[in-house]
Amino acid sequence: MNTDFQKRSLSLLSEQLDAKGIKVAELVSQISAFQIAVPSWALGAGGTRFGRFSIGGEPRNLDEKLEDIGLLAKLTKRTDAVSLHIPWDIPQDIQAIRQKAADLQISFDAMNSNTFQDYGQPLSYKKGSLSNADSAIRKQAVEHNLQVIEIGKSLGSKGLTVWLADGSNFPGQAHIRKALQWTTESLQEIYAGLPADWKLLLEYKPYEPNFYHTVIPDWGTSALICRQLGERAKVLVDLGHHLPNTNIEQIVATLMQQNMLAGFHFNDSKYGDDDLSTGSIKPYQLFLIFCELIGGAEEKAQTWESISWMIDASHNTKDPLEDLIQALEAISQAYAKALLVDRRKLAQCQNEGDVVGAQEVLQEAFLTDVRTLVCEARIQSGGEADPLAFYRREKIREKLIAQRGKGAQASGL
Ligand code: LRH
Ligand code: MN
Repeated sequence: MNTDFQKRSLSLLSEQLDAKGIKVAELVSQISAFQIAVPSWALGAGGTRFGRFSIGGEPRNLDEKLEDIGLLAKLTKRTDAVSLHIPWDIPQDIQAIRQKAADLQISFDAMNSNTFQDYGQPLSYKKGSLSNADSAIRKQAVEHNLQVIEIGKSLGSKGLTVWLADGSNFPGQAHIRKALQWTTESLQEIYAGLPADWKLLLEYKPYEPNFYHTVIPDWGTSALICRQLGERAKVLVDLGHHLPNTNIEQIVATLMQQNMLAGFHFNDSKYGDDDLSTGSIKPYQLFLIFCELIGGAEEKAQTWESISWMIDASHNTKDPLEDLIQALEAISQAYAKALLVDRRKLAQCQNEGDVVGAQEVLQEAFLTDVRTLVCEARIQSGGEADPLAFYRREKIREKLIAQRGKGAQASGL
């Protein structure tokens, strides 16, 4: 998008929005202020059990991961934080990593524990972690989470994300009630170790890697447990962790109504936990989710500041950095479109039962091309007008391969 075209299309859109009493300058500052954290585990090529195709030039350590996120921040101005996964990203030198992040103007969002793999710890998590029938394994998993909190404290993080693979593959394999009880008791020990200004983000997932039952399969079970833990424990919504056709925007509305929404792992999916680029499959659903978020915040159900915004994706066929540039753009566009919703007119339609009118209000916003707005926010924040074009024009992947090698492989999924 050349600058002249950008300018002309923005002035056209400004005219259109001005007529509706919408101030473009305010929209641009809201979009600029909206920052999304990038996962440390999504900077290399992802894979499936059927194979992994490396991209070359992947970050080989935490330093290089921070450099890649620094580049994303510089080009897009849409991200200013990283979400680390332990043990994939254990900092070897805390001071050095803090300094590197500060130099790159990156902060540390929620930390992620990992009790879904064996990485040399004494007792295996094959049959579960916080829900394991063996109390010694539960104890080991609790201690791991407390260690993750300690690392996070030294980096300035304020949150711990717990996702459990715990569950079973066959009927009868697990005592479902006891597994839930042990998980809750283990999480109570972890919650007790949480600093007063931290939150616990409890992520749910209906299946995989277990395929008969998962201890925390849905938002309801996560919310039930969070209620038993305390008010700083809230529900993390990973968009890929829902059975087909689940109404995720309703889940978001319900959690906000209860002030129990911890935040998001943004991605997209067609079938299961596909971890595809956000907005690449169901952009209208993403827009509707942001409509509920803006409504919930404006109507004081839950504060915008209390919600964490993070991407969680895996790149099997795309260049990870190009994928993240597209995802950051798609999330910003969904947010910008939702900001255009005439909420007064929508409420009137809802109160008068004008079903057709209500849909017209939403689609008027969704069908508005906001690319110039998001671009303007980026330019005004000192970012690239077209980050993807810049990334390709500057042959950044080729430069990373030259610097790090074709076989360089990132830790993570
Ligand atoms: C589980 C999950 C979780 C992470 C992992 C990398 O599917 O979404 O958030 O720990 O992916
Ligand atoms: Mn996730």
